[in-house]
Amino acid sequence: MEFKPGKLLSKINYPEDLRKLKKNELKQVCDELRDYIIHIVSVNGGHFGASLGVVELTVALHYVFKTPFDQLVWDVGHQAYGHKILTGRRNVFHTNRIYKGISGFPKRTESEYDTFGVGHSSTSISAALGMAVASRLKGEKERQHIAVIGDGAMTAGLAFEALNHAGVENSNLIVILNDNCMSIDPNVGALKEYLTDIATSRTYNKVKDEVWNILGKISKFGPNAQAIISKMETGLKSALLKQSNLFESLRFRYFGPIDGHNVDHLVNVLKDLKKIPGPKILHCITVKGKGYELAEKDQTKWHAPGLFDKITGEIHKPKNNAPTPPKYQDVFGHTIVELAEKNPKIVGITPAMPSGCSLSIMMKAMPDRAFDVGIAEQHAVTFSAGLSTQGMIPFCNIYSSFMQRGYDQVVHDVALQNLHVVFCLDRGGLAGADGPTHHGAFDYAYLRCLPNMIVTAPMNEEELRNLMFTAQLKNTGPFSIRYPRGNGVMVDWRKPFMEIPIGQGRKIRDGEEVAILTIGHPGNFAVEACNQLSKEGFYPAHYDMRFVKPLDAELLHEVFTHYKKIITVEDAAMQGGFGSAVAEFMVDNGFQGRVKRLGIPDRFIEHGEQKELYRECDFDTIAIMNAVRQLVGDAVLAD
Ligand SMILES: Cc1ncc(C[n+]2csc(CCOP(=O)(O)OP(=O)(O)O)c2C)c(N)n1
Repeated sequence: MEFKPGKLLSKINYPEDLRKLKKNELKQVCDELRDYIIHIVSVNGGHFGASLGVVELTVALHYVFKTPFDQLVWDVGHQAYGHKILTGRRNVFHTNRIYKGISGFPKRTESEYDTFGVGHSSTSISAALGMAVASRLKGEKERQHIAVIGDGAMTAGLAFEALNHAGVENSNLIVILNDNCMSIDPNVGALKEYLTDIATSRTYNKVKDEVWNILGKISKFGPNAQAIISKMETGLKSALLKQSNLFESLRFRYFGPIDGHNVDHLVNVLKDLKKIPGPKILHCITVKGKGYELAEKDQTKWHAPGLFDKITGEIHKPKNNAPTPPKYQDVFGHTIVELAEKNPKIVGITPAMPSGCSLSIMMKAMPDRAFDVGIAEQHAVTFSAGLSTQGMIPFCNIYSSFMQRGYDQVVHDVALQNLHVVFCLDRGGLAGADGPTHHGAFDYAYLRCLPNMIVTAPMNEEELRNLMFTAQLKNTGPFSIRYPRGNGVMVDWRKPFMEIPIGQGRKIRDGEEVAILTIGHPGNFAVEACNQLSKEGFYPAHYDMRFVKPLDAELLHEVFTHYKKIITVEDAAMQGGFGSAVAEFMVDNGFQGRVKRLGIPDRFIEHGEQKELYRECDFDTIAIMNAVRQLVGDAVLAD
């Protein structure tokens, strides 16, 4: 059933409509916007708590600033649903994250209001600063640049690099720190403690209140804000504030903390900030999930809950009583605990994804040996390298696409020193509704070119366990294991551990004429394809290679000796990936054959369900069957 937006919201197609409203109507706009988000996410899925937490901020920002002339940059972008609804996309918001629908994140090609494409965190201050400096160079003095960043995203090095630079650039930059004490899981680290401290410190707040009294006068009398601020500088907002505030020390003007749910006050404050030149930070305290009780209470669960009944709060589970295979991430989570119980050297590391990658299981079972280091992929990798120098065996779990952040650390700190770090790359391959920012497409290509690196991918739960088991048996140097988002294929997956010799694949079935070589989970697509093809009289062979590097040379000699028609299948970019590795092997070893590569083509793939995307990229069961039929019929291939 269609859900009608409220009376005021239905009149707002663009922020200019919002700006025509009276200030005292904004509270109602917020209520209606919140209801709209709750309804659409309940029936469509997507991120939930984060957007509810910034409803007032979103309304106030578009009300006060002249978007899109003023540049509003969202960090991560999972909280930008309200922004999308207010900026021309209310009527298509029901297609959010759906195949061919609008993206779940801001995207420059989707709207001029989406000033910077996001999905990965902590980019907003750098991007907004770049825009602010460009405006300064172009003489656009009036233009404002606003970065909205969460306390979680603020834990990344990139955010600090940007603050460090912004402090010495005299540009119109406003950083809104949306502090809800949460990342996806509770936020961690000393910065979080610091932010809580300044939100509660008596001395600090006394000084701050006096600062605000002065700012209040700016609003009331509307005089030259700059003059007052410079007076203030020599007065009370001097030594104490500077020394006691991290952001002031970095030459930002710090304002707050203020209640990020009081839209009236937000509007006043933002209007004032607009008049103050140079870099400034406004610290807003908000509640993730605000306005939906269950989401406020269990913020991690409601970060992205899936479909739910908005009245009862019941989260819909697939109605299927048959036992289902586990998620790969849970196999990782349980297996690392099992291994760590026997091997005291094992430690677990995650950059801010304990629930997302299920390291939470180890954090609960062995809190001393599992570390959430914040949104800090680079640090996670080098921290693991440090642990490894002392004989520990770190299992560093990072989503494949987030690992791109830590690439130099993988090269310089781990591979070059041949340190024994086990990288578990979750969300390898097409990740689904999160789209191109989250697809783990490039890992085979970026890892297999590194000397010392072992690159593996399990076809099922049992192989994941056995690869994890193998990776900790002896010092192998860097060892990567990548697996996809979602469920595996085995209901009965807790099998006894077995070592897999490094670089050894396995033959799944013998065949005729065509050999299918798979890596990782798509091996299951090939199993299904072979079963169906046998009914049509096609009998391809199938090999689960397990290692992208080192490749199983013995097995490949067998393959290229017996078959001249080879199909490679991978859930990864074909440029430089597994198929490329097989083709290189063929050339380097003087074999001749026809190699048909199936995988992710050389373009960014949009969002959709994984199955839809596998189909689009043409490496699912149907695609494998088609490729076999085509190759068998292809006479040119005979040697
Ligand atoms: C580089 C990177 N690492 C991890 C993530 C996964 N991630 C998405 S949202 C999020 C939490 C962000 O917390 P915060 O910035 O405080 O925003 P909130 O959700 O609390 O509003 C994380 C860790 C990401 N998007 N990008």
